Amino acid sequence: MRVLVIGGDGYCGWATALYLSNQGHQVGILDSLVRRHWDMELQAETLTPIAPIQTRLQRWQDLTGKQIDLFIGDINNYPFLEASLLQFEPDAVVHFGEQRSAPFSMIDREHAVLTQANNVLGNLNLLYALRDRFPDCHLIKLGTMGEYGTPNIDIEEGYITIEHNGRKDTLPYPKQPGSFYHLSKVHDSHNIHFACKIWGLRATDLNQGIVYGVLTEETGMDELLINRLDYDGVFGTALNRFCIQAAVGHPLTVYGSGGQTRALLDIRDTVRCIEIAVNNPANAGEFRVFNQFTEMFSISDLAMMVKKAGTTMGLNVELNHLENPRVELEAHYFNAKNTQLIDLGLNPHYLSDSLLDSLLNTAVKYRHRVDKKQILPTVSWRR
Ligand code: NAD
Ligand code: USQ
Repeated sequence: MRVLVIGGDGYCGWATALYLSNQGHQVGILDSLVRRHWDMELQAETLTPIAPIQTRLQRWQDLTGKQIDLFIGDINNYPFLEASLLQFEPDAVVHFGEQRSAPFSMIDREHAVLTQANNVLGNLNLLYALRDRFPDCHLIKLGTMGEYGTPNIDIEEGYITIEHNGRKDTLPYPKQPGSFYHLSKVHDSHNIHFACKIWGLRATDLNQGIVYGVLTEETGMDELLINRLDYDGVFGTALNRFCIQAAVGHPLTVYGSGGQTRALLDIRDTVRCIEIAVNNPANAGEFRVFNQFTEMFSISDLAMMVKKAGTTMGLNVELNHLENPRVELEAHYFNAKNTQLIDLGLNPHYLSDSLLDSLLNTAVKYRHRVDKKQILPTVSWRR
């Protein structure tokens, strides 16, 4: 199939583009490279040294003989988006191309507006371009488990059947997101759902949990194909950050009590989940929702696992409970369903000592690149 990966220079998108290319799909990457720009603004760098996108793609072609088309530009530039789609002629579009950090979206008004304008309007442009040019194309959109928040009942996959005053209906699952970033994903979901209903578009919304790990078969083939691995207080995510903190001897930054429970998955499962969605398109008019994660952990469980694995490797790992910079529940019920991707053939990589070893080893290999000033959180949710 012809698959356009929007955001294909980023963490999930780069691994996915190479994986799909390796599976024999004809892949294109569309990316504005704005994430590299935000890194420069924040003066933060990925732990791993990533090559320019053109160098990455040339190396991929030299190694495998497979070509990936490149479209550099912003999906908020409608003529560019439309022209890229017309040139590539996708059967499926995988949309990773958004501002994805909750802390970034909470820095100040400008960053909240930037996040929602970039994400919500970019996605809306894409919906219109698909309607007008490729109405049969399957949209695979990255949403997030954080759209649901932490309700005191089980989290279903997208919809819940409710009985009220003697009547019954299946409705979108209630959303209680915890940042202006997570809210942008909720707005996207509503817009996509509506577009499927009125124009008959076909879409899959993947409510993905927190992704961890850095190696996939393809990105591990060559140093020039290495993926990004964020550790800074704005873009770094919990488990990846903890491994890098352990490697440099920084106490693990557990926010508050660490009782926050989240859904997680290995990046090797991210790429496989996208392949499953590509190979099993939604029906015309269908807004399909999958919860894309494999396991649930509390933040303090993750920190304890990293401490244990790090100690075995001879690292001295301490935990530090910081005052929580976010407004979120620290003790709550969390039980989410994730059966649909498994039913379609996902065979999860569970978090294991061997994965933690390999992630810690990568962290140790590149720890000379860590700027310790970037580790502590700097963004507060409060006024
Ligand atoms: P990332 O920041 O590494 O990559 C995003 C890419 O999109 C970047 O290369 C960026 O330049 C590009 N981009 C952003 N706005 C764009 C625009 N307007 N036009 C064109 N390109 C644009 O992020 P990631 O970690 O790879 O996340 C990818 C997607 O998956 C995001 O939508 C994110 O919300 C979602 N997601 C990520 C995680 C995670 O743990 N990383 C978990 C759940 C969901
Ligand atoms: N946390 C810590 N210490 C840290 C970092 C985070 O205790 O050093 C805590 C946070 O307070 C939060 C939890 O860990 O309770 C998760 O935070 P995170 O930064 O790992 O993840 P989050 O902000 O939720 O965002 C990440 C990605 C985002 C994606 C989301 C999936 O950046 O793109 O949408 O994970 S989910 O969490 O399921 O919504």
